[in-house]
Amino acid sequence: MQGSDVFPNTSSTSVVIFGGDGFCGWPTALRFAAFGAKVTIIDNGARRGIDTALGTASLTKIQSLSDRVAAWAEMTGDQIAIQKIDIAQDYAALLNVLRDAQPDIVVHFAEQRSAPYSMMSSEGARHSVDNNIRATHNLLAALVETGIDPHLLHIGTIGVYGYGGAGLRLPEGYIRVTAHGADGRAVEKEILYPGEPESVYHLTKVLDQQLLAFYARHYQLRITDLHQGVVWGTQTAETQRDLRLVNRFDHDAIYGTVVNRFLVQAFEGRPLTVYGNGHQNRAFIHIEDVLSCISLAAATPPGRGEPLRVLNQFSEISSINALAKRIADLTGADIAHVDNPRQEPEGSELDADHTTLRGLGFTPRLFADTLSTEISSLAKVLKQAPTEVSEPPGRHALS
Ligand code: NAD
Ligand code: USQ
Repeated sequence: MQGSDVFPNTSSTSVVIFGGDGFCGWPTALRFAAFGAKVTIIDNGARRGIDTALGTASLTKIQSLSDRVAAWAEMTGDQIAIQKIDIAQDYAALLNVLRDAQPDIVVHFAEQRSAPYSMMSSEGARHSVDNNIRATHNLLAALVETGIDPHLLHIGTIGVYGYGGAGLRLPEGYIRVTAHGADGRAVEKEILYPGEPESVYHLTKVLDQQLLAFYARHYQLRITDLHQGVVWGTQTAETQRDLRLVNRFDHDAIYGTVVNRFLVQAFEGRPLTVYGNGHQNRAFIHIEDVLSCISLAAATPPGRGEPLRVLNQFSEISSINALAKRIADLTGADIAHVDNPRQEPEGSELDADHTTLRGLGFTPRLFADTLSTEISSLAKVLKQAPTEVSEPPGRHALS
């Protein structure tokens, strides 16, 4: 995809990426910069702070945000603006950023995103709710107050729907229901699919969705909520151009997502830690596919006055057992079923519609075609930065 496919006049397009120092945010910022847009990254550094607090670290040696953008500027001549702002706390600074940048596109990643972190202590739960809901609401209020009319893309999660679909194909956001009036008359209504989250973190995304729907309806903001599956992989076309641009790669038990954890475990000759019976099904997406989907969604904003647009963003659905078997077959790793440290339904079915992004031109990368390439790419990264996997708290206090 070219920048001109996303916006007609790339050089005059302003994009603000909230949470642009994170795993999804950094490569997204580089992708928009590569398209030729004027990019501003806002991040409060919270994710790096949580690493310090938990005693964990990215497998890849990530540079500071200022060194990252300096490296990009040196390579391309293009300056990405950065500011350290906590958008959940500093509303005045948020207003200033929006007024200065006058964004055409805003991408909001700035939330605490680990389900285990949100369940390991009351502090983790309270931080997740306070941070995520305030960040999202501050952003919505600031867009109304400044009168700026960008297309806002929020990154939600497939977990808003819960994992107990009972054979139902999860819709893209909305479900048509029939209720009955006092006279017995059938009344049809389209409503947001009732949230059934399995963690406090996922609950914050359910609440976000209500905030977004309200602001789209009441203030005619143009908003797309992308309900994204579990992201895996690390490098993208831009981050692999130079070691200083390398993306973060979480592999610990709190922030490491399952595919990346299994890959590192296989490399280190340790068994793949399948939690419980491994019949849990999840939707997955490679980080490169995240960028494709966000670009396609950004290029097709809803109209002013349209309801919140909800798209499901994932490439394929797999059980944890099937995933472990694929990786074991490719690497020779053993598989160990360990006690599930999470409170989650095991053996849940999952089927979800994702036809809108497919219809916009998204061609998913499937495990069958991509895993072995990812394994080689990870081998390269491990060679450059040998490390040991740390396993912070296993069982989560509130789970
Ligand atoms: P991440 O933790 O790597 O990045 C989030 C970034 O936001 C961090 O750099 C953090 O410092 C910043 N941030 C958090 N709160 C902030 C605040 N109040 N003000 C300013 N900056 C703040 O997470 P990620 O994996 O890049 O996820 C990005 C988004 O995508 C999250 O909203 C997450 O819920 C969603 N998501 C992620 C995945 C996944 O598998 N990684 C899957 C589905 C959805
Ligand atoms: N799992 C294992 N072994 C492990 C780690 C995880 O079996 O070593 C299992 C978990 O029990 C779970 C599944 O793998 O059933 C997925 O866990 P995960 O840690 O990869 O992902 P999850 O907690 O679901 O959260 C991630 C992101 C979150 C995002 C979510 C998308 O951290 O931000 O919202 O994926 S979704 O799951 O679709 O809601």
